[in-house]
Amino acid sequence: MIRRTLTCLALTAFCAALLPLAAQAADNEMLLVIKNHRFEPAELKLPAGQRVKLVVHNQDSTPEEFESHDLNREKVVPAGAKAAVFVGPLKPGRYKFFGEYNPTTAQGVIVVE
Ligand SMILES: [Cu+2]
Repeated sequence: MIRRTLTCLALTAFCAALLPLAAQAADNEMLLVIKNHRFEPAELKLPAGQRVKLVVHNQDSTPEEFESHDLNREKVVPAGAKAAVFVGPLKPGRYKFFGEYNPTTAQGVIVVE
């Protein structure tokens, strides 16, 4: 009985210690939607000096490629699918990105502050 209580207490302390980490991870996740061959939002603000997970959700019925020469990233996102693109830690500045399959409309910029 005592042993079980101690295990329970230890687990509670362990979980409490993990909670701030989980909250921080959630803070550094940003959603970027592709719709009608445009990015929404077209301008994303990200914190400097931190690793950020961009979740790119392609809501169009055709594939798109998230591409950024400034960030040195490219990732094909199939129609209707989500893909993760990790960026950072970045210095303050403006980093352009575009949809390689629809570059005339799919344009965006990440503003790091
Ligand atoms: Cu490409």
